[in-house]
Amino acid sequence: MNVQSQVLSKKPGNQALNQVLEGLANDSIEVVDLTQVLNEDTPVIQLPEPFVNTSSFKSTQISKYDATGPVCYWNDLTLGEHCGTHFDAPNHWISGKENDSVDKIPAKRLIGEVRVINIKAKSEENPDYCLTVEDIREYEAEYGEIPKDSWVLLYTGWSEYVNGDKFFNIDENGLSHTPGFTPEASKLLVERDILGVGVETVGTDAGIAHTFNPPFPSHHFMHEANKYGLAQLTNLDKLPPKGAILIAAPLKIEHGSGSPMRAIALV
Ligand code: 23J
Ligand code: MN
Repeated sequence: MNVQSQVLSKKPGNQALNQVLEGLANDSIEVVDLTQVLNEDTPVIQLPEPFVNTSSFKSTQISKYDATGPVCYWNDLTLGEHCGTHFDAPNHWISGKENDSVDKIPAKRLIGEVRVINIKAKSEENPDYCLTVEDIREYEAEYGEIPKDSWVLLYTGWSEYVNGDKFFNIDENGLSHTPGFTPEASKLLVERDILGVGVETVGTDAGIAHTFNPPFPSHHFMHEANKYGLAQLTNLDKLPPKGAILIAAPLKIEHGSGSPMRAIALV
């Protein structure tokens, strides 16, 4: 008997939680880490002027079992709130400026059912591809209506490119060509009352979304409706189109606009 079931056997345990623990113990529930590793090569968004860009990741050693700390190893970090696999809070965007900062989001709303919409082939063919209302309707015809309080993840395959030029896919005019959402698709997802959207790219909008109306429509409509964004996810190929559960765990930064996070799926 493992420690977890010993603890449960002493208590009149909750049956559903007991089943989850059993599933984890016997591997019928798989844990999929949707998080990219954070290091000095972690790409950060490169916005055109007049935007000022975010800091990339930097780790500075404090001590390592040496004169500055004989028994311990630890580091100081420098990084932006939107560095690496990260969470966008509603107050990140002007349309959501009165909405929640990352510390105000109830923990319960970090956990939800996952719906994965596959636009990998379309994004490979056209790196500016944006999810359409038609794509959502096609998905729903096969897997049922996207439920309230679910995470909707856009599977583009873009995480494969994380350490290469294709991640930003910048053309000769300095424009980035990466997939995202059409304004109409974002509006429909708000109507579905989801928790938020998740992507493999550097942000939840397409590379050329500054030219859209409104600019950055995914940020605009999601955050206006107090919904969340998850960026720079990986391992979406290991998730089914429906049926997984996602726990998105940002830091509780007071007044924060977002945070690096660990994103963990139960499949
Ligand atoms: C600022 C402006 C535009 C975008 C972003 C940030 C992000 O993608 C982000 O990391 O939130 S598109
Ligand atoms: Mn962000």
